[in-house]
Amino acid sequence: MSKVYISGKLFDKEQAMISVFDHGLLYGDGVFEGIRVYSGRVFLLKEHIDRLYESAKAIRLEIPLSPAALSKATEETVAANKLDDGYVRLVITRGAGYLGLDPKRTSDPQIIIIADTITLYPTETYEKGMKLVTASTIRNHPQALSPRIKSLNYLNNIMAKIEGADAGCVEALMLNHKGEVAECTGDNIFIVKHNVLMTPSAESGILEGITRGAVMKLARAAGIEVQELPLTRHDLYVADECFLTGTAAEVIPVTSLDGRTIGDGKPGPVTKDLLARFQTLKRGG
Ligand code: PXG
Repeated sequence: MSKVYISGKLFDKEQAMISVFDHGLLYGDGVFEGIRVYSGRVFLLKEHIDRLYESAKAIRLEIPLSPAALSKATEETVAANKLDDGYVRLVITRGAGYLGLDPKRTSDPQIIIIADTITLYPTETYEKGMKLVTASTIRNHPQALSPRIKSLNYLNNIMAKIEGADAGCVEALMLNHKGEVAECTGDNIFIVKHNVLMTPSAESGILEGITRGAVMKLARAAGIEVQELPLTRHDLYVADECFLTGTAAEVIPVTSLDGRTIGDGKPGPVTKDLLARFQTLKRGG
């Protein structure tokens, strides 16, 4: 039976519980990370821990453990679950308190570490590519809540995901408040045009994905030019290739957007090359 870490102790899955007065539940007041485990190793743990502490700082939440201690607790939870290939969800909540928004009405932020498995998109999608639609729900306005924070508020992304599902798509493209391309509901987006790899920058209002960072590094090491710049849907429609990156998705080709075929409608050579390089990286290569 799987074991869940809550604030210093391991519980059986059925006994792992949090107060209904926790502001993480009542107000979505908290932050999280989704991390992969490959061959028993927690993949890019430092990068995820760094982003988690930045997210927490941005919402003025103090995590009651040092980054080193939290990294250790994560690795120990993975080991306790004998996970070889899997998925880790780190959640930090504001803690239980009284009703009312004020975080001062809470105490004891809770640290939750779930080590489980994750279902990927079907293998076929990696070979044939996925289709996307643009959602009408936009990404968080940066002046409301910075999209750089991985917070427990995912409702607008969930609304966009439902719009995608309504259109028969497993992911949906989200624009920013200026109408530019931002990212998908749980994945970053890239295009290839004339052999240059392009992706929106942080200024476009995105979560700066850890997989995105790893893929940009792999591309540069392979001699591929990488540009971070504002992109419009037009750029995507006329791109040679398109793909998404994310902890769950890894690297996944996109072959159509809003009913328009991207490139020749098949995963392109740069995408396939980066996908292969990512597979090597995750196995420790
Ligand atoms: N954009 C958004 C909005 C995300 O939520 C990414 C991009 C990709 O970032 P990473 O760091 O994963 O390369 C995400 C990631 C889940 C889940 O369980 C969600 C994400 C990652 C893993 C699991 O819903 N989102």
